[in-house]
Amino acid sequence: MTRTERGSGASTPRVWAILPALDEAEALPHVLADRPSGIGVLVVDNGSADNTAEVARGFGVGVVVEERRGFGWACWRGAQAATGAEVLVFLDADGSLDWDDLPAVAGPVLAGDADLVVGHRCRQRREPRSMPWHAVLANGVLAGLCGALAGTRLHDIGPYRAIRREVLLDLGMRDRTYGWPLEMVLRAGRRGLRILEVPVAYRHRAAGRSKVTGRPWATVKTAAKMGWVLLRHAATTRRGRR
Ligand SMILES: Nc1nc2c(ncn2[C@@H]2O[C@H](COP(=O)(O)OP(=O)(O)OP(=O)(O)O)[C@@H](O)[C@H]2O)c(=O)[nH]1
Ligand SMILES: [Mg+2]
Repeated sequence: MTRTERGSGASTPRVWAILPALDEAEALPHVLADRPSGIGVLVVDNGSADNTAEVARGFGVGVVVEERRGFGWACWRGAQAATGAEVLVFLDADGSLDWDDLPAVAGPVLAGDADLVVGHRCRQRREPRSMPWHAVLANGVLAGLCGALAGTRLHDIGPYRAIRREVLLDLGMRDRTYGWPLEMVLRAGRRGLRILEVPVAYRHRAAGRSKVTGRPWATVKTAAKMGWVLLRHAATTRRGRR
């Protein structure tokens, strides 16, 4: 992808991929080995108990550590740290998403055709059994409700997404946990931003252990948190708060 030229002659990538990572030392080599050239990559280690940060540094990518535990904390920290970025792309650090889809996700934002692009892990492009049935169900219901509240049609909460950095920093994001992806869509909808869903591939994590859908209790807690974000948004909208 193209680069932004700086006054000094040095250049910084226009697109930065932000990878929130919790105990992903085993999966990260699979993710980082085939990262595309021309983009910045920033791994946000969220206080991992394994050597996630060292593994990432070994690949020469950017690494920041966020000690406050929470998916949203990691994403927020990554957004703040990627200072030279024009467009931020968020994706999981477990190898379940495909770098080949990066142009489809980042392209419309770079071209000014969309403000927020959300990758839809559609059935046709999902590896069999990569999402257990309870995840498909919860994800579909939450995404549908989220889309309705945001004034768009959404089929997936979408861990693979792109947004302009300045737009994201200005959204007023508050959630610092698993409510983060939904809140981003809801706030974008409230602002009247153009939200676009594009199909992306999805497969089993490359290695390591699941933190969410592979653990029933974590799935319930995550879905509850997401539901709460939707309720709060609906309530504040009814009260006319922006
Ligand atoms: N920073 C941060 N990242 C997290 C946290 N929990 C999960 N992640 C990351 O978020 C992404 C999604 O978590 P996964 O464990 O893959 O959850 P999942 O996709 O539902 O489950 P799998 O089926 O195992 O892929 C991965 O990159 C994790 O490292 C967290 O509390 N903090
Ligand atoms: Mg995963």
